[in-house]
Formats: sequence, structure tokens, C-alpha cells
Amino acid sequence: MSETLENLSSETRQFPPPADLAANANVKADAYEEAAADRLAFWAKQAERLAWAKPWDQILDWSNPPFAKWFVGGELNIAYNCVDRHVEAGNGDKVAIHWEGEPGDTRTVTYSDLLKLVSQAANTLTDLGVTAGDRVMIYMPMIPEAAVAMLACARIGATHSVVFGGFSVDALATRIDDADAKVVITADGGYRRGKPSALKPTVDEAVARTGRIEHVLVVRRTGQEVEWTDKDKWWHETVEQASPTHEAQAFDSEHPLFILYTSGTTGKPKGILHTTGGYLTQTSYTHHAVFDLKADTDVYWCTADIGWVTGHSYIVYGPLSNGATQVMYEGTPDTPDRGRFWQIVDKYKVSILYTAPTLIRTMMKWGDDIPAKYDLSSLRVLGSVGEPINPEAWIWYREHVGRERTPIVDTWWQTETGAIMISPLPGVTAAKPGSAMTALPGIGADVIDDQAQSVPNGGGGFLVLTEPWPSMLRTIWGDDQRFIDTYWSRFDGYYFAGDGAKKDADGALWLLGRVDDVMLVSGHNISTTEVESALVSHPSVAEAAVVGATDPTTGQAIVAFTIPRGNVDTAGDAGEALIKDLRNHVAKTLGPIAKPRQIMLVAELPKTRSGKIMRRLLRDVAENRSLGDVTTLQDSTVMDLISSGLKTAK
Ligand code: 6R9
Repeated sequence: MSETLENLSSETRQFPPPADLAANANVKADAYEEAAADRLAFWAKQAERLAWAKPWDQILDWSNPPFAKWFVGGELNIAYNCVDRHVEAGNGDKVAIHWEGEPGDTRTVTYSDLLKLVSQAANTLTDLGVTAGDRVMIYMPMIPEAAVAMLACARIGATHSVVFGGFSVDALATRIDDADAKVVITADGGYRRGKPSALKPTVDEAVARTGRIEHVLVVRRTGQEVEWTDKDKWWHETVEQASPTHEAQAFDSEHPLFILYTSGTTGKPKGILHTTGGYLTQTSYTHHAVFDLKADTDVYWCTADIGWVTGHSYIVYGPLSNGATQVMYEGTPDTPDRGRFWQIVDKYKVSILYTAPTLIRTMMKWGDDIPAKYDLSSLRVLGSVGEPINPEAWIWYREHVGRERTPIVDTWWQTETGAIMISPLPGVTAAKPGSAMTALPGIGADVIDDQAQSVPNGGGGFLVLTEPWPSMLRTIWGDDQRFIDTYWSRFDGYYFAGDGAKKDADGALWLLGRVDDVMLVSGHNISTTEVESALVSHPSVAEAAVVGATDPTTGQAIVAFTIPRGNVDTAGDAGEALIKDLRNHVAKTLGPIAKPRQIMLVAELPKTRSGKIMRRLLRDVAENRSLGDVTTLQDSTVMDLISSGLKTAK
């Protein structure tokens, strides 16, 4: 049986870039030709965006695949590139971070301030015995010190591993053990949903459990009571008292920069290892190219948490290496009210906004009138990351946030790829809503079938990356074999991303979700994404998650969990009528094969901290099983809500 995906939907709308943006774009169409003519020379040119202490001898060493080395022999310091050189160039007074705390307190951090803080933190870490190659865990709220901590580690060659503030003791302790870390940097807590949310107690328990940690550095953010142990040191009594000068030493291009754990769907989390020169080259270039960043005039805002790879590459390393001015926000989008994001855009005149489909769909659910109250005319480029963006959410984003002017860049990438791989270029691409369009210049991507043959336009299959790229993961920390098995063994010579994808008639790429989530219904492979998008295109639906549940006649059957829009009546017969209408709507949009067996109306969906729907848990519900691992859920009460809602609905 062929494992190739069916190609069901046919979205045809297309939006060319505005003429002025196209005329002044940082990167134009010729970049694709330049990179195609000589890929390695293209990346060497991008590496020259950075300041190297020692030039490289070789651009790429791919003599021992899949273990790549980029810019071999070169040396640089990441923190110097992200901070010092902007100060040296006379931009010390420029704002690096407009920080907005959830309660409304603010801080302005200039590049000079950042240099001082990073130098002080580097001196403190050195005093605590941290040296190049040591691992440091970071478990922080969204405050400037989170970025400072990362840069201070990079400055002294220590490898950081950031864990989402809010992950459990178990998740933190497992990661401390796997990375064999010796220091944790944390805070007493941070503000979420209008109140202080503690972090330190989780660290205390994890530290007690692992026994490996020598020191815990604690930022005072909320002022809440904390337990104190002899390992603990206040940030304000150490870092803020330390010498503000620190000479950055250059490290090898392949020196380890960070380990970031991906939860994966099953098994032990994978510690994805990224290194120095190639990673910074690609994050810096893609931030410049995909967002068209003009460092002198743009105000950039990425709403991701620092604990997600998006926060690493597009809050810390990409933007700061480019000398950007950015907004950093601590809290949740509905505190104190549902207009908070738009109020921030309006207040700081944000011109580039990078967020996730889950947030866009939430904003859709809350209603068009909320963004309409704010002045969003400063926005000129909008980005999306984390999941496929349904065409209807894309259109809503453009209409209600971009006011029908701004290009949208739907950026596909992964923790493993380190930086954006597939995306429109805002000044070049006529984007289609729901498609990430094409591989960026210098990147090789394809869709292949189960025989590893490239599928023709109109076909569907597996997304693979066909060439090594500068910011690629170098291995899974401590487990080279798992690195080979997970990514390089399914198709010879290709990186297997784990996502399903299709090519449309023009060859544009449409991402269709994880292949583990693909449903097999009466012998047809159907993607969850397409059925979800069909549901979201119905005017009564805000969000939908679709899973395949075991079925005696069809093998698997489609079960959908659907959140109605705020104003929709779902009580009694109205709910039944809506469900019937939705089943028919999907059948009409995608064909009868995609008609869900069952649709449940729910108030929430289970999501990870980065906003990805955890379909695995919904499958457990659909198949009446007890729930699997819920430790990476953003809100652990959601599953109770869904299960109890279903019981009362029956
Ligand atoms: C950056 C990030 C990676 C997985 C990836 C894919 C999904 C991310 C996407 C997208 C469709 C996009 N994904 N961006 N799917 N369109 N624009 O999200 O990293 O958390 O490691 O997740 O996210 O399934 O394989 P990470």
C-alpha cells in the first residue's frame, strides 16, 4: 500500500508583495539564482555578515555525513556579534529591548546596557566556576535577564539549555541530568494571568532530586517569598555587583552553543545540539531576509517564549546579531484584557510581528472588534510559525491585523533546523494563504514518496531536506546513534523532517502536519491539517483538532474536536444541527472520504507551551483510553475540561 498522502484541498488565492516593499526589499529574487549557482559561496557570503576573529579555511566539511562542520577553522564570539560590535559601531544608545512586564511595568534596555549586563553575568558565571564547555540550565520568565543569561553563557563558551518556565519538576530534573548541568539560572517567579507564578520551588525540588547542581542564580522579579539554600545566590547581589567589563574570547565555529530539548511524541526528550558559526550565520541571514528587517527603523516583536527554539533564534540570536530594536513581553495575551497584543503593537509602533497560528485562531475566536480598536498602521510584515496556518486564519491575520496591506510570511522550520528553511520572501513571493511556499535561497527541500522519489507537482508525501544547511543540528546530545536513526535512516542521504507535505500545481509547498498524525481511512492517507482547515473555514468554527481513531469498518475514522466561535449558539438542538452542518461542510469541501465520523464541540484544546495541539491526547480520548504523558501540556486542566464536557454532552 502506498503511504503517499492524498491531496485534497485546493486553495487558489494569492497575494503579491506591495510594490514599495518589493522595491526596497533586503533580499530580491536574484538571491535564489545566486544560491543555486554556488550554494556554498552563497552561505560564505552570508557568514560575512558576522565578525570573525579568525577566518574559516573550509565552508563545509561533509566528509562524514550526517555529521556536518560549517566554516571549519573559523573562530568568533556570539555575544560579541550580538552586542559589543553594535556598541563599537556607535549604536550603544540604541534600544535593544523594549520590555513590557505583564502588570504594565516597563524597562528600556539599550545595546550599552546589554553589554554591561552580559559582561557582568559572564564575570559572575566565571566566578562560580563555569568554564567553556560546561552546561548551564536556564529556567526563567520572559524578562531581559533571560536573554542576558543566554548571551553570558555564549560569551564564555558555556552551553545553555533553556527549559520553559512552567515545566514540571520532572521535566526540569530529567533535562538537568541528561545535560549534566552544574548551574541553574532562574527567578523567584514571573507574572502570568495577572498574578505572580512561582518558578523557584520547581528548581529547588529538581536540584534536590538530581544532586548535580552546584549553584543556582536567582533573579528577583516578583518579590514573592522563596526558600533559600546554600547553593542559591541572588542575581542582584552577584551579577549586578560584578565588574562591567569582560573581554570576549573567540571560540571555534563548531563550539557547542546550546542544547534544546524537544518533547517529541513518545520517548525520552531529545537534546538537540546547536553550534556557533553556522547557527549564527543562518539565524542572522534569515532574520534579515524573511522579515526584511531595517535595523534603523523597524520595531520587531516575536511573541514566542524564550524556552522555544523560536525564542532562541528570533528573539535572541537573529535579531540581536542584526542590531534590531525589539519588544519583549512577559505575559499572556488576555491580561489585563484581550486587546493586550494590539495595545503593545500600537504603543511601540511595532512594524514586524512574528507569532503562532494558535494565537491567531484565538484572536479570531475573541472577535474582529478587538484589533479594530487599535492603531495597527505601523505593521508592515507579519510572520507565522509553529504549525500549519489554516487559510482562513491566514486571511483573518492579513485582514484584521495587516489591514490588507502586509505580506504574511509562513515560516516552516524546527528545533532541529535551527533557523527558517521554507518561507515566502516578503518582497518577492506572491504568497498563498496556508502555504509556506518555497525553500529559502541556499536551502534544499523536496517532497518524496515512500520510494524516495520526488513527487510531481500536485503530489503529496514526506518533506525532506536534501542538502546540509549551516544551522542544522549537529547531533542529539550524548546519542549520535539516535541522531542517525531519527533523521537520516528513513531515506538514504536525506534529512527526514517527520512532516507530511504536498506540492501544488505550481510547485509551492503545503505542510500537512506530522506524519505520525496522518490518518488512514479506508486505505486513503488523509492529513489532519486539511480536515482542520476545512472545519476552520466554516463561519461558526474558531479552532479544530482532528485525529484518526480506530474503527472496525474503515481502519481509522476521523474524529474532530471543534471550538465554536464566541457568538455561536451550541445549546441542545442547535449544537446537534451545527455538528451535522460541519460534517457536511467537510464532505463538500474535501470530498466524502474526509467526512468526520464524529465531531465534538469543546471549549479548549490541549496544547504545548509553543501552541502545538497534542493530538496524541485527543486520540486517547477518542479511543476511550486513559491519558498518556501530559507533562508538556501548557495547561494541565484542559484535558479534564474536555473529558468532563464530553461526559455531560452525552
Ligand atoms: C519552529 C518550530 C517543529 C514542527 C515542524 C512542523 C511544525 C513549524 C510550521 C510547521 C507547518 C509551519 N511547524 N512551523 N508546520 N507550517 N510554518 O515550531 O519548531 O517546536 O521544533 O516544531 O512544527 O510540524 O516539524 P519545533
